[in-house]
Amino acid sequence: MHPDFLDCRVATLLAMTIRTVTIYESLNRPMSEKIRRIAHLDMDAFYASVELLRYPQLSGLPVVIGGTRRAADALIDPLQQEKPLHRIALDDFPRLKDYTGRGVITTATYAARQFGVGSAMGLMKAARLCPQALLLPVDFPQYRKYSKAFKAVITDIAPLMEDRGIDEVYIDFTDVPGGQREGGRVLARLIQKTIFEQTGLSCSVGVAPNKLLAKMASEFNKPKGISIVLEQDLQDRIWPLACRKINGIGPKAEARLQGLGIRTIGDLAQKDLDWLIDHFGQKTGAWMFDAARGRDDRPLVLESEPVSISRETTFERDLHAQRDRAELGAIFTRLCQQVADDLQRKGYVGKTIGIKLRYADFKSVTRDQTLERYTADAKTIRHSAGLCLKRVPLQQALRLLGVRVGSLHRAGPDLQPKAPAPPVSDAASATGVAASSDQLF
Ligand code: TTP
Ligand code: MG
Ligand code: MG
Repeated sequence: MHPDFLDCRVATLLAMTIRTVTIYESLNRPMSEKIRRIAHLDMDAFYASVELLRYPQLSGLPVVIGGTRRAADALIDPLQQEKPLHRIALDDFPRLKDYTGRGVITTATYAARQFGVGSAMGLMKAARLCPQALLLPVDFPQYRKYSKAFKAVITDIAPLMEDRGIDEVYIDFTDVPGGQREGGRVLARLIQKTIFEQTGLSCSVGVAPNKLLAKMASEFNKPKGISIVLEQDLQDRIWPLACRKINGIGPKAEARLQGLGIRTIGDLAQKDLDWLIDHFGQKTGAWMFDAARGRDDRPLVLESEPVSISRETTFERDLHAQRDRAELGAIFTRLCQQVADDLQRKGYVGKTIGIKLRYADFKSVTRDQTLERYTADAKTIRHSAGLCLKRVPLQQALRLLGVRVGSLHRAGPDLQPKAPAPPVSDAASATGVAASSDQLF
């Protein structure tokens, strides 16, 4: 999952777990051929940049995207009837200082980032740092549309692309015209320019010998940057970076490394293999050893299939199963509808329906049940998710509710799996419960 988005209420989280289906093996190329050049391309301030296409009058200003969709829309909507969007006066946009609630920022323009605000920060906290920032609601359908559009530009030019989420991809430059010139800069420039011409959006590209280094390189000159990393740049450009810059080293691993006196990738490269394995185990230790040396032979994954699709939402205030029954019920039904819409839009059916709850004390529980038949139907999902809900304690107030559909298959015309579905495993069917018609919410 991308990374995975931290969106609140409106900014309901959509998640997909992915399994690898097709792997492109660019490593089997004969020795005599060109050197491997892999690009990582990431759009600049993606959601915010898409919004700025609609509201060009906000260019260069601090803008954050997030919060409750409805509240923000309510402020802009009346104006939309009067004027074209690009004529709406700055004073008529909602400001961060007026926001109250638990929403989080999905992203911020670079002008807003100068004030220290950024992704995943609470809007109330951000308002203290940059009260004058303009606040816009999220519009996922629009971001998906632009995501498709920029990826289509790329595959027209360079067909071997791995989709890494809404705003980023890996591209194999090795055999594409211009992909070797100036280390890949010529092709990167062409792709960047064509994306801008066709969508109005800017991106940053890193080109390197592999995915690991390309991912780091795409961040070097953001926004609108191109960075070329060659094998011989390792010491000068990679080793001074914090270990956290390695995709796969998160905050926990970073803290552990720091506890061992390792701050930079260069520090990590000083450690020998046995030492790393002793401290981090065989798999992680060996991986860290290679990563510190810029080694990564992972191929590009050209096609992937989701194994589950889910939506979850964090409430503006904690809700109680009894006292807030109507509100919870409505949110629950909407989540099921959204998951059903996601399934139908993507052309999948699933048969394991699950729920996730987070209580006021931040403890989480999940339950699931496996149906007899595959479905992408909102009512069926709602019914089954309601039964799962009966199996969790509901004395404590809730912060978050999520609905998930797993065991996915591509849907045929009869809305059943295209290929013969595998038998349901004992483990999965054991989670099923008897059907009952009364719902909790
Ligand atoms: P990113 O590529 O991480 O960020 P970005 O494109 O906004 O900015 P940058 O120029 O630094 O690449 O994420 C892509 C989109 O994903 C982002 O526009 C909004 C969304 N997102 C969230 O909703 N929550 C998050 O915590 C993050 C990191 C991203
Ligand atoms: Mg981005
Ligand atoms: Mg990204």
